[in-house]
Amino acid sequence: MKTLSLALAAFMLPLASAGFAAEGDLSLSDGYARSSNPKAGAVFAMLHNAGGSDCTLQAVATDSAEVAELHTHEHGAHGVMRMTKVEAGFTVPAGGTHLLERGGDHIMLMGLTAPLENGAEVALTLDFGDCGTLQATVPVDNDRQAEAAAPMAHDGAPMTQH
Ligand SMILES: [Cu+2]
Repeated sequence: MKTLSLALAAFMLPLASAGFAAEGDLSLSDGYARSSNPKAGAVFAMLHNAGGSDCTLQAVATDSAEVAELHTHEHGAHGVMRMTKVEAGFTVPAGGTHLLERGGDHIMLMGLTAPLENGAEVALTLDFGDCGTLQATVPVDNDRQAEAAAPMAHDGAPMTQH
């Protein structure tokens, strides 16, 4: 029966959908990139850590932009949300997940080498320090709607989207 399960595993590998990647205990699911202008974009995904110790995403490299930074949104004065760089990185707890989502933590792409067109892909190298690196390719989906639970503006105040 071992032969059968190996054959099954080999059959299933090509079925891994775009926006999914795994390496060791680290994996990424439901990843996508989008942008609202030709210069900048952002990547969203669920990060998974199946290992026994916490892993922190410390840096991201990509050929699709001059700079990739770890950003989050926070509420500033008067309910206006603004983006700030997260120097400490995003920690994915042991056996847990960390969500990169619209209006929250995200990977910011600045100085796009080419506009993000629907159907294109963005290749990323996620550096988790001692936990290793994760290679991932995510599709561009500029039409994806934000989760309904994450309001993008307050009191009608306009907010910069990306
Ligand atoms: Cu940002």
